[in-house]
Amino acid sequence: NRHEPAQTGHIFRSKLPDIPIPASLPLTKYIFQNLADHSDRPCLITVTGQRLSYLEFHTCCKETASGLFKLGIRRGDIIMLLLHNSPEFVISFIGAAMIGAVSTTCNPFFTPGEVSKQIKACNPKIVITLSQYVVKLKDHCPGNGVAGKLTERSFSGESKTQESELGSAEKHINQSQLSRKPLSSELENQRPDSQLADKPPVLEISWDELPVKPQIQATHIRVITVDDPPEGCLHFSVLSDSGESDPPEITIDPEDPIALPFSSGTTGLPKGVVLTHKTIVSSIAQQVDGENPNLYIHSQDVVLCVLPLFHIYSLNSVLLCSLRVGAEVVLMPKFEIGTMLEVVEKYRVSVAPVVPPLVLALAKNGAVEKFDLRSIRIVLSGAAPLGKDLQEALRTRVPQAVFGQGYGMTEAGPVLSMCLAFAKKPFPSKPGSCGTVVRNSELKVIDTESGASLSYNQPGEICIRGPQVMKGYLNDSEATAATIDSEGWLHTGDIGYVDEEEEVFIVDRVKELIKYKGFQVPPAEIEALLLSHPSIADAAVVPQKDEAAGEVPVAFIVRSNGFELTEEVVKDFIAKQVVFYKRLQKVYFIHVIPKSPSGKILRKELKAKLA
Ligand code: 4UW
Repeated sequence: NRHEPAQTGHIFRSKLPDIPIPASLPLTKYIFQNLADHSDRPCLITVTGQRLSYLEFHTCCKETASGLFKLGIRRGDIIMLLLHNSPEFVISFIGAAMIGAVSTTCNPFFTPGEVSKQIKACNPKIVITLSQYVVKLKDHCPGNGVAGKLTERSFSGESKTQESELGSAEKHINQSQLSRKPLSSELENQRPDSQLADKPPVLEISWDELPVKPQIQATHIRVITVDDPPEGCLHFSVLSDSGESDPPEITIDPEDPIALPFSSGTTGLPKGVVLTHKTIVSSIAQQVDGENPNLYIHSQDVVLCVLPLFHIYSLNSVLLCSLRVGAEVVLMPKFEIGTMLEVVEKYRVSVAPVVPPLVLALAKNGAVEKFDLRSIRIVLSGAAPLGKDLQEALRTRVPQAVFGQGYGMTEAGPVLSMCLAFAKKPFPSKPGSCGTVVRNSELKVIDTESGASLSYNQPGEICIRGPQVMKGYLNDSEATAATIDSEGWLHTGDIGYVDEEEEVFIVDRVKELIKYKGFQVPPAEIEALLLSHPSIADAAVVPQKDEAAGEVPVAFIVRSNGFELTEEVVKDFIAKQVVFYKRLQKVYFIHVIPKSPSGKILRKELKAKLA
């Protein structure tokens, strides 16, 4: 009685043969497998020219792994990285992975409320951040950054040994601060327009106004800053200068989690996406391993890392793929067109992973003409749809480069398909295509009504199956089951088709997700905030097309009886609680939100009203 997959349709595969994937290796063993071949090559470079060779990088990671272990971090423990792209981000991620710990990545521009939701969902033991963001952690460790030191009593839940380790760590920081400047602050001081420059932290809420929180809340989270730590926080050198270059050998199972990015998937609120050593190694291998890698990058390449590492695109396809092949990674803490162009010219960037708004900037910004971009040989775009016209417009700016797209989804591990014009022995690729399904993987397109799999050129929901797909959502088996079916197919919520040349085209999205410049805006999150307003009886948030951002969130609101409510009040109410890209761009007042008999918002109807 086993339910068999629909036999009628087609399963799409890569045009390249499958490869052996060393999926039993822990990520860090896999990443450093060929270290001897490129140990003297540059690994990380910052915009200010601070360089780490592969050997130095490996040593930093091992020391940081030891430092995390000394602080009591163990296999399966979660650390949160609330950081912009920086050497510390990379070193912490890899160091944690070495001892079997898990990194949850969080957007440092998130509001305290947004950070708090992620913390509550996954309970990290350590947060690594910048001093100016410590205030965002106020609900979880009220001792930090406030007058009054984080005392031993604040960690009253910890064992005696850990307390003494903390003590010695604090001493160590003070010495280290005299001798060494933190890596990131050097970098940030150079940025003229920076919100992160070496200014006093902007306190959105004064600590003094807050009631004293119960000590128990401070029990587990330690805050480590990569710049000058506020009182009660530790400095990053507690990890990086641990004095131990060899972390303890921890047995890591390939099924152990390693990364926990958050994504709202096809519906609902953001959820922790459990990626394991096996899923990540598989995804990297599918892109850059084998005789004819799908994405051919190598140790002579210089890869631009301007996309935020807290998002899986940058973490996986930019950083980890580069580390696997020994390429040099240029870390930019944030996007600014002038700095980016300077960096491309100065460091001879050869691989430029971007998102459509960056393509727009490169294609349209007059400053581009003033820089030498001839070093670029690959431009890879993804995370949101890219128009053909834009792709053509960029071609005139970087005529020598191969231009193509990848298609990813956090839950899919993340890469489903990648342009085969990037292969070592390339295939032609059409503008608008998102590439071909990656190797060692199956892709099908199903009819959204019947579930039957469809053949060439027939649009339907894209599904993917392979060793790279997430293990599931953290503590949410229901959402997992709604996304990955009993046969292992992950349902993406994207509508697309595959043409006769096996190229994937995405034409629509049936899931709730809104994408602003590639950033996730989960409607359910904004709707929940709207419903908490006393004058709002009902609300729905949907995407509206936008030239610059791709999509922007707009709201349909039903006012509570007798209440006055203006568009500005609603917009402000949300703007105060969310990161910039989740802000409502428009508010429409209506009498009733259209819903199905089961109570689901009929988003299609609302989107039709906008059109
Ligand atoms: N065209 C149209 C695309 C495309 C797209 C994604 O935030 P998430 O969960 O994840 C991502 C990941 C993107 C990514 C990762 C690795 C990689 O190599 C690569 O290629 C360059 C891209 O965005 O959002 C997932 C959703 O974003 C949309 C689509 O709706 C998907 O389900 N999306 N890529 N090329 N839409």
